[in-house]
Amino acid sequence: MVDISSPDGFSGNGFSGDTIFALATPQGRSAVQIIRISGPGSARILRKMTGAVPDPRQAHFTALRFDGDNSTVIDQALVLFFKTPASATGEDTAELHLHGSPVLGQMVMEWLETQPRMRLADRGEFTRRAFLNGKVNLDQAEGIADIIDADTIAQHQQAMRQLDGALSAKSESWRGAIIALSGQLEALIDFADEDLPQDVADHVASGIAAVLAEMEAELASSRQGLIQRDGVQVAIVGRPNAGKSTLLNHLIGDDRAIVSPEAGTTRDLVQVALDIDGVAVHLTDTAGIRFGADQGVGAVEEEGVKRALRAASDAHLVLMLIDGNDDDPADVFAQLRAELPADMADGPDLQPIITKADAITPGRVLPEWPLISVQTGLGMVELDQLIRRKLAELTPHDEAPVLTRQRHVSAVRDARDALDRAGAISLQDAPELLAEEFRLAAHALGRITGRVDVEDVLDHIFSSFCIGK
Ligand SMILES: Nc1nc2c(ncn2[C@@H]2O[C@H](COP(=O)(O)OP(=O)(O)OP(=O)(O)O)[C@@H](O)[C@H]2O)c(=O)[nH]1
Ligand SMILES: [Mg+2]
Repeated sequence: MVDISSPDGFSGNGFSGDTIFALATPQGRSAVQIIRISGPGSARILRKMTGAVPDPRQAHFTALRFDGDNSTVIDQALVLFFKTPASATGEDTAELHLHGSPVLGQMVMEWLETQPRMRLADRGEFTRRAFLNGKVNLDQAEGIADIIDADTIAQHQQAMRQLDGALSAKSESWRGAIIALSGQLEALIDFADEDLPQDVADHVASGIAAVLAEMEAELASSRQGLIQRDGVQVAIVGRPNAGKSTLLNHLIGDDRAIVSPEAGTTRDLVQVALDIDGVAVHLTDTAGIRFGADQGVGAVEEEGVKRALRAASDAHLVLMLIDGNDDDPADVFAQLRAELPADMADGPDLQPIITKADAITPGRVLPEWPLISVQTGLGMVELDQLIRRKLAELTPHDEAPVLTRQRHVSAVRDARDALDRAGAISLQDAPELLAEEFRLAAHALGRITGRVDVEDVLDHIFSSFCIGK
């Protein structure tokens, strides 16, 4: 045990401020609960509660008290101390591993609240401090959030890759390449009034092309990355009574949605989260869509249909159910499709499915679409396989995409656009315009990791240009 006197208000890393605390484990009764403390007052709290500060990174089993040696022991606990900067947040931090009693947790939290310059942490504040202290990049901070939020193994693996820095590494390598190309531009200044050495021009052009090709490849797989993280949206749509709610209930093995022979039973969206082969799936049952002579029965159902259409256009996969006894199934499919917005970019995969196979009038000629009966089980195994195949198509298998959020995608798009423009600029005539596009591209990529010093790196290039060039 050593007594570490860290002065209050400053923890040695340039980040002065409150000491924050929070319960790091879920609320409720458990074997152990952990209260995490971060900030300059961490050591002081440990000293107050245990009489000393344990050696950094050494678990120490000790009695906890609020008011010094002679006061009541409130728990026998494991405590840990991490000395700045070698901690998760980069600040002095402490962990109290208490017995998992809610009332004990409450008592300790209330006591901590009364201590000077101590307060309950805001949402994400520990990770925010880790970012501000340079312990993680912005994308790694997102990876931490994604690990905690992951519902499936695939999402967990994706989040781990991000925490490991797969995205940082990629965006930093592009950024490094662009900065190196900017360096090449400096050479041009020396040749301002002479002929441009062709090899410099070639080198810059091929450098731009190489980075652009990698960016385009990542952007192309980003849809899969986003789907993996956010889950695959699957909507069940069709006319009223097509058997949508029956299918949803069957697929989830639960009686979630009301089923009835009345047309127009479902009004609200019924959403269920599923894990299919490790892929997070959000399955949505919708109100039956009416068209033509089949008119709606009022404002509520109309609103339901609006929501159904929105769910369908937001989905990655739409199961379009068509009753096998409908007059003209192919026409019903065409009409349903026509109800969806025509200009859907990256529109959903529309899969027609004929339902109620058990009740179809013998001898009917039907389109060659999957045919199911939830009642008899006909075609259900094949439907299950079909859905799994579609999910596999929508989610990544081989090369794991590194762009997993819209934020990443728009940063890379901005960088790509700047490089595209750069590619069209003549080195001979306007190296300063080219340098500006490089600066924009590097800046956009810097947004991914949360880096802000991009100007510093590129400023010297601008300072070496003369005015007017
Ligand atoms: N014979 C037969 N009847 C079915 C089958 N699937 C559903 N039904 C019946 O069809 C009727 C309508 O089923 P729902 O699942 O409520 O249909 P829906 O498409 O959700 O209807 P709305 O919510 O009104 O749009 C119910 O009486 C179901 O029992 C099937 O495979 N065979
Ligand atoms: Mg329904």
